[in-house]
Amino acid sequence: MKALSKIEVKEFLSDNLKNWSFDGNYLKRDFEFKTFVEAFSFMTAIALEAEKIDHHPDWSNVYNSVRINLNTHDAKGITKLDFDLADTIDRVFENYK
Ligand code: H2B
Repeated sequence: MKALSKIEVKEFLSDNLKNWSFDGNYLKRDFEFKTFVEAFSFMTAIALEAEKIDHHPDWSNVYNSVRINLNTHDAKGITKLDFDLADTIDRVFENYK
């Protein structure tokens, strides 16, 4: 799958994914939870969805926070798969609010 241009990424973000930012390499969003267990449960739910679509986040977890960076390694950029995964992650997060 072909990587989108930086302008295409910015346009798509501002039209669709309000909670995500783009640093030129990754789509990014930070999440915060009440506890470590909630944060880890969120990551587990995402892991199962990521596996289904064979597209996986780069992420880190510190106690109750999760930082997620998305890009498509194979395409060396952002593709539609990253937007699909970001959308899935946002839907999963709805269950943790
Ligand atoms: N996830 C992400 N984020 N980028 C990729 O390029 C990617 C992936 N490639 N998950 C997939 C797996 C690929 O390696 C397999 C073979 O489909």
